[in-house]
Amino acid sequence: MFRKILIANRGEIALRVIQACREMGIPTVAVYSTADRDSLHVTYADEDVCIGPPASGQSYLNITSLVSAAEITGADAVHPGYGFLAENAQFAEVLADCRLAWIGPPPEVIRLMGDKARARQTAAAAGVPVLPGSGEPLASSDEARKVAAEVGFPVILKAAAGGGGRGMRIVRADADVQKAFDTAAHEADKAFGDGSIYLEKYLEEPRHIEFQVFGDAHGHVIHLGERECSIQRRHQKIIEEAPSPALTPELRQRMGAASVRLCEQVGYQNAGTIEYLLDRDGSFYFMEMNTRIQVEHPVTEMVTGVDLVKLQIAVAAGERLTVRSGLAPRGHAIECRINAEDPRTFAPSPGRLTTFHVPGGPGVRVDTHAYEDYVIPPHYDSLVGKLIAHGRDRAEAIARMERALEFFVIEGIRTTIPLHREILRDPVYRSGRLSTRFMEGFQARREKAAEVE
Ligand code: MV4
Repeated sequence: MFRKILIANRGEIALRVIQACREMGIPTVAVYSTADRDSLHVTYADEDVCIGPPASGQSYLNITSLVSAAEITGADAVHPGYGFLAENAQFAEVLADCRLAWIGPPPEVIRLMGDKARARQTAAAAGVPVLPGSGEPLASSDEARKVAAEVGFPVILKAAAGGGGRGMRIVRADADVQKAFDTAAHEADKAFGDGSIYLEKYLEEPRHIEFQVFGDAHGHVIHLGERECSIQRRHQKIIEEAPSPALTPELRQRMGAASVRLCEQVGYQNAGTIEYLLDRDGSFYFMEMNTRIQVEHPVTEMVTGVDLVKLQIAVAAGERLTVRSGLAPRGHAIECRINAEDPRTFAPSPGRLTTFHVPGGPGVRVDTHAYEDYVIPPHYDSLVGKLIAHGRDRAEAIARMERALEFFVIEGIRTTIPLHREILRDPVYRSGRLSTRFMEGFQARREKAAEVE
């Protein structure tokens, strides 16, 4: 096992990794920017190293500073968390060159899945369904028109180097393909230094379902079921749950088997997530793969009883997976992301938490690095914490989430708690008939209700 782990991250996920290390008896090193001196991840780590100024490019993304911090403290492994350098193949390679263990998948696999067009082709080759579209990136707008005519409108143009919704264009008619292709390629080139674009048939109102996978260093791969992530706004997830209200045991088994096949095909190791679009008729299609632990991992932990972060550390140290694949989910779990944002306009709301009362009680979990008097810095994402509720079924999880949201008191900044309370009361949410367009419909219902007042 590792002697000492450096956590190349901040906020709640850095604290989450420290919790796992403490349970495993592994000493920890926190790194922090000058904006994060007072964060709990610094307080609870055994050692801490300041790695630079607030701007993440000079701190949490600074590979040289991170490697120096590991060398100075004698750490022998690095956990990247999510975001920042978690899917940076070059960082994983530099660590290997410095004889530091990387708690994540092999760099070649990170690189492969980071190219969304190659990832799609790899999925198809593994027998995982993909939507009709272009195999290779498109050479020209004329080729885009040709493929669009073959698959039929509407189509979606995606940047191979993008992901998470960046650089996408929906096109509904042949007359619009050329302009959409040219602007998408130009934007992708500016944003990612790679203008490669591929095309797929566009699904109008799918669910976003993702599967948790794990591979060990001995060629063994498992899946731990799905998360329903349809409730999102501008490609930021707001609420996630496990299991999905849409999956039958039979569909779970088929999607899980497809996920495992893809991982076996690429020699996947460590934690990963395979994202799918699920159509109303029960057809599912590969969308992309995330080669990291995700923000919403706790809902899977609640319904499987598996500590995913401890499992990441164990398999990175060469231990075999002993957890069984495809276990039936135990009960139901929901996660609400509590952001420092205005609950109506979503404008950022950093600042001091003058009151911070965290709920507890049966089936309630809070993952946060915050505390009363903590100041949310303006330099990073707006996540204050994650509220997770577990129950024997979806109705009990909802009831627990509603009372936990009611008992969660944060003053001094605006948060998304009131938004979550509204969503949990919403009849469409309660029915479980979710899709990626849920938030549009919810906002419309909300505005209508506000007019009546
Ligand atoms: C799609 C799609 C419909 N059809 N691809 C958005 C994020 C990126 N990973 C891909 N995305 C989508 N790809 C086809 N062929 C709809 C989306 C999409 C979406 C997906 C998941 C969650 C929310 C979404 C919101 C809008 C669009």
